[in-house]
Amino acid sequence: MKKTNSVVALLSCAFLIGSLHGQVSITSENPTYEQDFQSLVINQLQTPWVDNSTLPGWTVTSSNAVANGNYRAGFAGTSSSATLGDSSSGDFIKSLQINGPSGLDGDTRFGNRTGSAPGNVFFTLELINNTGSEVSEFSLGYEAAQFLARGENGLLEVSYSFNNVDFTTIDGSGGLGGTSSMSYTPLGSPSSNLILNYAQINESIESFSSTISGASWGDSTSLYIQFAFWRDVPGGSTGNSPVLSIDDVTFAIPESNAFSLAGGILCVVLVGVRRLRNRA
Ligand SMILES: [Ca+2]
Ligand SMILES: [Ca+2]
Repeated sequence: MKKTNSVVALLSCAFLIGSLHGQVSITSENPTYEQDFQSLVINQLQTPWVDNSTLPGWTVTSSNAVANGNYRAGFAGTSSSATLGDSSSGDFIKSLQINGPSGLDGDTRFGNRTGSAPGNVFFTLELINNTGSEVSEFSLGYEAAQFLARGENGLLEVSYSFNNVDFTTIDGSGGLGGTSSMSYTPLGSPSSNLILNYAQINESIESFSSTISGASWGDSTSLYIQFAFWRDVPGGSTGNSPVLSIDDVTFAIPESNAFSLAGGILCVVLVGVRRLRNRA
């Protein structure tokens, strides 16, 4: 009986501490997640993109279900880049840097080009709740930037879901049309492709943060954070949308919401005590 209890306790602790491979585990010891996209390759040739591997926890989908096999670097600023405007299949995912007065700024951003090939584009991050308890509150932040403007407006919208289907727009009545305070609306729309110059890109950069409360993120279940790049927004025309990007994505749950570190340590101690008793 004692041995059974010990095994159960040990398994519970292992489960609390453990994480699932390739996915992002949120634990009481590590209740935060940050992604600066610096691991993405900056190369204007095609670099393979693998869902949940190139960036663990991240998948890329499109409304036209176009294959997402590659991504390609694009730069904007004092010089132009042909690939920046390429929305063809396999190249619609972008790793982006700003080309400033002294060259590339070294700050990689994760973006895409919506358009007739992919349609709308969705970046989705999957987080696993390994805190040992239900989470009712979390905060989210990110930074948006625009690299290419076009005759249509486009929209970047942020939402969350517990089943990867029914997404709720964060912090606002939202919906397609951009009334949420977490939505990014690009700069004005010139009549033709325009790779933004250095000053325009810097002007386009905007930071967002929000705290979501009243959620019910069950223990050992997934939370999906989705960045939706809409191409056909109400009032806008159908066509290629601006090249938009995200960077410095941050996620955190308040400490009061997480299974406490003290609880985790107590768990380990209990297993140790039970082991000693079983030996005796
Ligand atoms: Ca940055
Ligand atoms: Ca970055």
